[in-house]
Amino acid sequence: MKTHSYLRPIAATLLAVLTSGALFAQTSAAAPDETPQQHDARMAWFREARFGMFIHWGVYSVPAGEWNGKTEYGEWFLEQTKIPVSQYEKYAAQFNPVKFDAQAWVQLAKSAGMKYIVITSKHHDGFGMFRSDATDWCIKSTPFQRDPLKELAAACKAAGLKFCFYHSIMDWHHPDWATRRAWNDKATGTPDMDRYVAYMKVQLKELLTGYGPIGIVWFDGEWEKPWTHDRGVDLYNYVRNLQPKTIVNNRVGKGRSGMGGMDKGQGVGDYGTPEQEIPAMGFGPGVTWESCMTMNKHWGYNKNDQNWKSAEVLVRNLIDCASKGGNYLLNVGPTSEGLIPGPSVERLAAMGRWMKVNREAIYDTEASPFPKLDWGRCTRKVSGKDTTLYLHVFNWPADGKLIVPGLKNTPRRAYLLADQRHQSLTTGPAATGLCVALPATAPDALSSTVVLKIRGDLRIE
Ligand code: FHN
Repeated sequence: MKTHSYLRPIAATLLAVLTSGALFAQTSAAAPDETPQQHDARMAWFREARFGMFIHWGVYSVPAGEWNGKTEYGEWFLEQTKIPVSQYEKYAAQFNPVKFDAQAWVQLAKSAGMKYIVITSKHHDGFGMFRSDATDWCIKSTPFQRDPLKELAAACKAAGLKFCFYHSIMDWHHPDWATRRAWNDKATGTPDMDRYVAYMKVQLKELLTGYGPIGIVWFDGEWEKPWTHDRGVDLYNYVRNLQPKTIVNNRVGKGRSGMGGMDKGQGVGDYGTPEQEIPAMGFGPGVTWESCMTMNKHWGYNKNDQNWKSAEVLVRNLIDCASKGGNYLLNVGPTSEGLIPGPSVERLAAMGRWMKVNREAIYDTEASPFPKLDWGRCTRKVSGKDTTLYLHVFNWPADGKLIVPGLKNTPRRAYLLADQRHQSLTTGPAATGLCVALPATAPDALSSTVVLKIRGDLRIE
């Protein structure tokens, strides 16, 4: 059995490190300076996009969540089973996704209304889902002699989606990651974090110079002690120097406070990353964030996990994020054959049908001016003196009267977005705000959008 080592690659690493200057110059040059306007320009596509696909894919999809009679595993398979790394490595020989079709994946995301894709280039198990010269512990050591990231990057480019990658800072496999696991029977020598960082930089250089423009570098696994704020600053600078236009999430640093995902104290990175939750309120203009979420209970593929969220919940989550000024990064966990599970495909198709009608109420919108709406959410667009409010009605009023609390403006126009003729809806002042007269039934059970066109400043009491 071919063993996965870093020996021969260490020489390659050394060479690459020498050429990248990482070894001697421990710290990277500061990230390119940018004015607030330049920062906003770099972040613009991301803030307008609002909706992306997260892909957790790796050798952990081979056991598909099962081991030793238990069925709850996912991408944390190695850590949770604590099987010897040498045994875990054997799954690589079984990873052969012959049904993988990058264009089909990208088309699925695009049809759902997603504008970018974030795929795991390396998760915590250290396995590279790309052909790396820095280690054999990557796709090269599988029967699948292609590069899925290369193919996805090309398919994204062709379809006009942003290609982005996830990269784990923590590495349960690498001998130099300082919190070495007792079941890592392959690791020898004394862990050396500087050497680990040099190795990580080599792989990041491969990804940031060999796969075209990268929209986001989505770091994760920063919470263990060996990783520090200073290392985070250095890595941020390193990445931004390789691709000045790329966006880096806040998990490059140590500021993130739990699943809430926003920085407390010293943070690094361009935006906050709530996980499996959507913040109760937004964080105000200028604070950029993205909530990532599973469709069932696992990130990586688990063949027994049928706890799928409904299309209604997923659509309303997307609206909820946009109404608070944030993005929604929705996950799929493909099989080891290279297929996205049927229930995920169905739900993405349903989201796509909704987005086909309602996308203008999501893309390039801003957070709601209303603190709370009992019947749903609101997004808005401001252009010059005009404001467009998109009222996302989850609970259709039985009496056909939709009250917009506190709104004192008289809209120039009001109509249903699903009504292609944009037939006017009657509006009028109500005791507690504005009343919009709605037809008896909602055009879309998932969520129906009422559009209010308002001239001049918003007046909300
Ligand atoms: O441990 C990971 C987990 O496997 C998954 O990748 C999520 C996705 O954001 N992040 C970590 C848990 O916070």
